[in-house]
Amino acid sequence: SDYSTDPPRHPSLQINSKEPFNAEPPRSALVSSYLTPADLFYKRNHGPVPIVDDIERYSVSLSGLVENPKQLFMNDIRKLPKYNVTATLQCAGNRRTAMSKTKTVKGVGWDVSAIGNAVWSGAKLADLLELVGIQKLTAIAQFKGKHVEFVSVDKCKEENGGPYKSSIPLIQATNPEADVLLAYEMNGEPLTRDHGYPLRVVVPGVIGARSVKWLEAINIIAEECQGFFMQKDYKMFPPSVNWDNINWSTRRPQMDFPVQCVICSLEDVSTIKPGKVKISGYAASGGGRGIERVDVSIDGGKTWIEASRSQKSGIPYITDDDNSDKWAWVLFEVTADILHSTEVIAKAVDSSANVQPEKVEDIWNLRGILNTSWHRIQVQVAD
Ligand code: MTE
Ligand code: MO
Repeated sequence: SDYSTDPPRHPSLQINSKEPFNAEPPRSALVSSYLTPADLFYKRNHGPVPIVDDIERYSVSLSGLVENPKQLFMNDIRKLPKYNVTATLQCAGNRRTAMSKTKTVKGVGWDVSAIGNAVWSGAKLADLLELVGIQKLTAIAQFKGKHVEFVSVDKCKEENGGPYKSSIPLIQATNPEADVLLAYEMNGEPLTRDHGYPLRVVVPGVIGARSVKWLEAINIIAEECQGFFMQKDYKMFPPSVNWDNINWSTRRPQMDFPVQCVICSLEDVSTIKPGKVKISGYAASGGGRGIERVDVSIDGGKTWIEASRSQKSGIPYITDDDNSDKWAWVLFEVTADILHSTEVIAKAVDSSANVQPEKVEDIWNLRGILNTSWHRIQVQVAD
């Protein structure tokens, strides 16, 4: 494998691993716009970025448990109805570094910016599957247990040099309301190489690992994908499980991400002058659950202030009447008077009234996934 053909990247990205390239923007970049620009969007690769330059020849195969397998070229995919879906993509490892403070976890270290929000445009997977005779949301009993597997062209060491792959249930794939896309655009522009050019899957509301980039094949299979990233990674274990007693088959692959909330306007330890401070950040939940409330405390959790929340406004190329961004994050903001050194905390509640765990210790897991504990910032007031 060779990384010399990886694309150039934005200089302000914080690099967590060079080969493969894993990097995140400064947290302030996340709150400076509702949509995260592609060059600042976090990049999570497991191998060199593949080069797909012959776009005329590029195709995706659709096979497995289907009567008439098909090969689809970009033109075929572009002919299907085009949808714009605003969705937040979040790596399950977001905020992993903070989990290691309790006890070291294994995996690429991420601060709080392994997340981004974009408008993804492309064909619906449900429409594509109709081309091989799989009807939308019919004969559900017949679908039971079946999965749709996505296979890439990249090469990963975890797959012994084979491609990255993952799967989602067929029931979800054939549900047009689940908005699973084969996206060829991000924020109104063709996908960049780092984000899966020419075609990637976007599974809204689900951990980023299922949104396979550089898609090459779609397979209908009898059970979930047996690849490394489904079976030996991205599973949530209790704190008692360690690398000696782990039994991967006892847990299911993580799909939806839980409710998450992060302060982006302040670094973990910030020194400020006494007075008004703007506290802003993002909140998101998986599974299409919107954010119901964001609470901010400036006294270490004794009292709470409800933050104001906002979503898109006036983005010209969003034309769909799209459920008011149920897959997308909200940005929140509170302005508070801070006169003494304190701990500032943010936490969110989603539309199913799910709340975040108070302490990271309670959800510690050896792979360091899904750190959604209350986000805490130590603020030192210099007078
Ligand atoms: N798809 C392929 N082919 N190869 C990968 O390494 N990484 C996955 C997913 N899809 C990956 C992939 C993971 S773990 C995440 S979090 C997202 O892509 C990251 O997408 P991004 O780099 O566009 O932000
Ligand atoms: Mo990820």
